[in-house]
Amino acid sequence: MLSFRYGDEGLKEHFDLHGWVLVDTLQDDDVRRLRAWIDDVASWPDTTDKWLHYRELTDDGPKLCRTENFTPFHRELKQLLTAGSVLATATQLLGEPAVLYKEKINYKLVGGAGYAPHQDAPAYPFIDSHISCMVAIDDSDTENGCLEVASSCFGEVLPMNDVGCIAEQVVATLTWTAAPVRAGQTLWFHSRTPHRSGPNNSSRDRRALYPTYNAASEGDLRDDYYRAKLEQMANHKVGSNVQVSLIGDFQGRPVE
Ligand SMILES: O=C(O)CCC(=O)C(=O)O
Repeated sequence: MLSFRYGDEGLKEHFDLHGWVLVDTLQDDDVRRLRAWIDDVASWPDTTDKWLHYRELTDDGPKLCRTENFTPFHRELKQLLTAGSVLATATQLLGEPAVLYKEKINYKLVGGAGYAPHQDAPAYPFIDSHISCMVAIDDSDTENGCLEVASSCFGEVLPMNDVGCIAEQVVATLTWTAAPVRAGQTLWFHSRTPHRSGPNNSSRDRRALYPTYNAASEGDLRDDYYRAKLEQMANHKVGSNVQVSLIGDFQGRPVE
């Protein structure tokens, strides 16, 4: 398991060395509020021109696996991700003012699928470098499909397979470490930090909020990102699983 880093001291130094850092972000009351906001979003109907819901087939039937582009439609979540301590930490880790690039909720409900080993950078067009974090909504551990990361390995984009994930022969050479994250903690990671996760074979949901940031000096690219994502996904299918990204990292079964 990762040897965690708590608090602010040496935060950026730790991130710069390992490509990830874990911080305590939310108190119990904040976690309760966050869960209510996530329930709001999950209850929204499917739409073609607002937020983006994605669903996967589990052994218990179809389940929501991801929502993206929800901050324009949820005031409190927008505030959480674009102001206050989360944005301040993104700014600290980037070493310059940060701006939100995209946001997603990965639900990984009971029976939900995992993610193949990948780096996020190939899925994030326009610029080379981003940072993301996983804000744990529920406790995330090895039973319900927590992240696993490869430390100190974020200098370059690694060779990829035909769906944009890390080539199998490279995956075997990396040292993978489980990264359990308690509800309210936040795991920050670079967009070239290799990561993967298993399915949720437990009886507990494993929901997590993932905002991604870039340096504001490189531009506010969020609208461009969602335009490019919708266009590319409409015209170019990657792999045979449910496609939630510009690469085929998600291993969920299609609902149809
Ligand atoms: O939520 C997970 O288990 C993994 C998420 C991930 O790697 C991604 O969305 O790129």
